[in-house]
Amino acid sequence: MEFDEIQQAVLRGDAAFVAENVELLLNQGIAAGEILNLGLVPPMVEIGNLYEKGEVYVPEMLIAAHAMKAGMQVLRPELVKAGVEPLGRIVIGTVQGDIHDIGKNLVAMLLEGAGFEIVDLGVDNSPEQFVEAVKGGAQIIAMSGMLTTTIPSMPRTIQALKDAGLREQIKVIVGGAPVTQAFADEIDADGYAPDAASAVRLAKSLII
Ligand code: B1M
Repeated sequence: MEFDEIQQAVLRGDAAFVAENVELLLNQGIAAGEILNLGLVPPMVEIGNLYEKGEVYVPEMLIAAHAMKAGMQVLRPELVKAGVEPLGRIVIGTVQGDIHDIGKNLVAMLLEGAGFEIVDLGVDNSPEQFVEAVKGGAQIIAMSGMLTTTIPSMPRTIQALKDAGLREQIKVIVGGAPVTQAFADEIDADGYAPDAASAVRLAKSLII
């Protein structure tokens, strides 16, 4: 079994093949970290790049991410046992009043595929919920908002982090269709990403 075959299976979204063959490689004694870095991360980087270039669309990204997750499910306990450290922990969620989660899920999946540990808070998170979540320890908060009426919750969350004395120790990144770099600058976020692949690059640039 070559890593190339697992990579191709992730790209075509063959979750069963990915899970079975990750297990096979583990049984052959290949280290979990190696399977992650050589089998699962490269195709997620590739699908992100293809999406950015407009060569694949949301459904292709979703099925690839689903297959990657099937592999991760088999790998995760082994990664924990082996003490493989994630790149960092990211708390992600949509902001208060916002239930659009397709983009947020894509961002979360690509971040996970890139080696981050993801704490996904789901949809409609108040500033207080974000603050509570980062108390468990995280390097980055990623907020997603799709409505012009909900993105004002982003600066409110940043203010809540400041009030809790946590702002200095965490990076805040934002995204979603109505969000711009100018808005991110105005609210004093640490970064803005227009799409999921850029979110991965941004997260890496902030903590690595
Ligand atoms: Co709604 N909706 N919606 N909607 N919806 C939009 C966003 C809208 C633009 C449609 C329109 O009017 N043309 C409009 C917003 C207008 C505005 O505020 N400017 C709108 C509206 C008004 C509403 C309701 C108010 C409608 C109503 O009830 N009257 C309502 C509000 C619900 C709420 O949130 N409280 C509503 C409801 C819904 C549905 C439930 C029906 C459904 C959501 C289902 C779901 O998500 N589970 C829905 C949908 C599907 C859409 C559209 C059609 C598609 C959104 C989407 O999934 N895009 C959207 C119109 C459109 O965009 N064409 C629309 C695909 C997704 C992959 O892209 O989410 O942009 P996107 O994510 C990208 C980037 O933005 C970025 O990366 C992602 C992947 O590349 N990104 C991040 C996203 N989050 C990031 C976080 C980061 C970084 C990057 O962190 C660092």
